[in-house]
Order: sequence, then C-alpha cells, then structure tokens
Amino acid sequence: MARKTFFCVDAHTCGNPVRVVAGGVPFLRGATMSEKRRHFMEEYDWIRRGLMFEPRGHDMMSGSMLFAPSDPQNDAGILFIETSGCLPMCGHGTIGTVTVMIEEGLVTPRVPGELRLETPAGLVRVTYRREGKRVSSVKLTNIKSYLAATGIEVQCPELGPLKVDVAYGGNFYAIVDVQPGFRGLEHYQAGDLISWSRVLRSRIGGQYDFVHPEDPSISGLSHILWTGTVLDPGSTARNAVFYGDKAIDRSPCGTGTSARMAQWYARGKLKKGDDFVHESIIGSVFTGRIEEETELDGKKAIVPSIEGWARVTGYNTIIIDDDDPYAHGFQV
Ligand code: PYC
Repeated sequence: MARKTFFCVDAHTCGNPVRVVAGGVPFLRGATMSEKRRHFMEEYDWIRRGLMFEPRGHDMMSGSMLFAPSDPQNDAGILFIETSGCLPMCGHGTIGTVTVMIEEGLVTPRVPGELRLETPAGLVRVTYRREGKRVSSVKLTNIKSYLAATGIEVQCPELGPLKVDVAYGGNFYAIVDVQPGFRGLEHYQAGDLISWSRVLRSRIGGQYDFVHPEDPSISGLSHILWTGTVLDPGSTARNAVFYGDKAIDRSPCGTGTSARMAQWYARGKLKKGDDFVHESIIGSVFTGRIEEETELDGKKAIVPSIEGWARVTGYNTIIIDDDDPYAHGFQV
C-alpha cells in the first residue's frame, strides 16, 4: 500500500479555482518546462487525476506545481494541472499561483514586485502589487499570441451553421462571435454551451490540425470561447470559455483573453496600448493590453498582458492512498 501526501494551498482567480501544490511534487526530468511537462504526463498523470477529479476535486478544478527554474535568471517553473490535462499555459492559473507564491512565501523574488516564470509555453513575466500581506493584483505578460484561422464553417447542434475564428493565446481557441445562428452567451444555458462546445471542438479538431509554429508539443484545439454582451458598460467584451469536458471558466480566462485580443488586433479592432476589459460568465474582469506588436512564423502576432486578482481560500493536505478505489479520481 502506498500513501502519498500533497500539501496544497487552494485559491481562486476571479472565481475560478487554483490548487497550488506546495509539497509532494515529483522530481521531473527535462531542461525546460515543456520537457518536464512531457515527463509528468508520461509517469505522474495519476497525481493530476487524483488532485483534480472527484472526489478530491471537481469538474472545474485546476491547479499548478512549482519547480526550480532551469535558467538561474528566472524565479520558478510552473506546471499547470487541470481536469483536461496539463495546459501549456494558463492565465488564471498564473495569477492565482503568483498570489499564493508571494502571500505564502513560497518564493523569494529576485526583484521585489517582479517574477520571471518558466511555463511549458515559454517565459511569462509578471509584476504584482501588494497591500500589506495581500497581493492585490497580478499582471502577466503572456507569450506571443496570434490569429491562426478565420471563417471556419461548422455545424452546431440546435444553432445550425456557425463561422468561427481560431486564435492562439497559450492554448488554441475557437471563438464564436455573435452571428445569425448565435445571439450571445447570455441567451443560453451554461449546460447547452458545454454540450455544443464538445461537438464544435471535435468537429473543428477533426478537420483542422492546429500546431504551434515554433513548438510542435503545443497542438490541438482545446477550448471554445463564446462571446456575449457586457454586463458593465465600462467593459470591452464578455466571454465564457469551455475547457476540459464539462467546465466553463468562472474567470475571464487569461489565455482566452490573449487569443481574443490577437483576433481583434488582426481584425483592426484593437491596437497597441488599448485596454481590453474582458468579463467572465460571472462578471469578474481581467484587463488586457497589447504590449508589443510582433510576428510569429511570418504571421502578425501580439504580446498581450493580462491583469487580475486572486484570493487564497484555504490549506488542504490531500492524501492519495492506493488502498482507496478512487485514489486516482473519477469523472461522471
Ligand atoms: O485562464 O488561461 C486561462 C484558463 C485556461 C483554462 C481555464 N483558464
């Protein structure tokens, strides 16, 4: 019988959970977080399933693990763990993890107020603000984001034919804008968005192969971003991101916001320096901005930043015991 113990700090970023594994992390081989991610997926995926799935987690659960950086100029490496797998990059996960790292003293930043984080998708630079002991906001400068495809036609159950764009912001997103077949996310039940998302992802993913031009380990359409009308007239746009099998992000989704900014930039709707205030399904907000105009494999691209907040919700010592028939979790 083997019994493993994981010391976790639970938090949420603008409503979406982040479980930071602060103790019990396995040793991973690899010179980069991308290589460490591969090793984790090959040998330790049971840890992800045990910590993310029921009965220790739930459909929306996501989290992270911290590692020593490969480059001594950086502060830490992050592995993202989710119900859907190990994402190359996660924006709400980064904001929550940074809040936990700083508030709980898990890292000593080389430069106070700044962190350089190695993620599987590349280097992410962070600045954060403190009010006393609390981290009041975290701003991350994400990896290069770009519009990968436009006007893909797909048949959606109940809604009929839809046209979607696909953009990359750390993961690949199919973006469903308001159009004759789709009136905006506020007109539908979350359960319907979830079941339609599964169909769209498999239909689009079955026809098109999305692969990152510089890193083939990042591939595949994983998320669907539904758009809608803002709740607050001061916001720029609203979205609901589907991920995993049953999840709608409660936060405005950092990589989704980056992908949508890349789409707006390519369509001439957003320029460098403009604020992009993005609302989530529950009305929580990230503020995005285009920090840099750049290119990726000959395509126009942007370097976006995302700013948001997180709160620690508790300390959780989790046991995964081989003796438990549900040691490695289950999904219904
Ligand atoms: O914030 O990037 C994000 C994210 C991805 C999936 C859920 N949240």
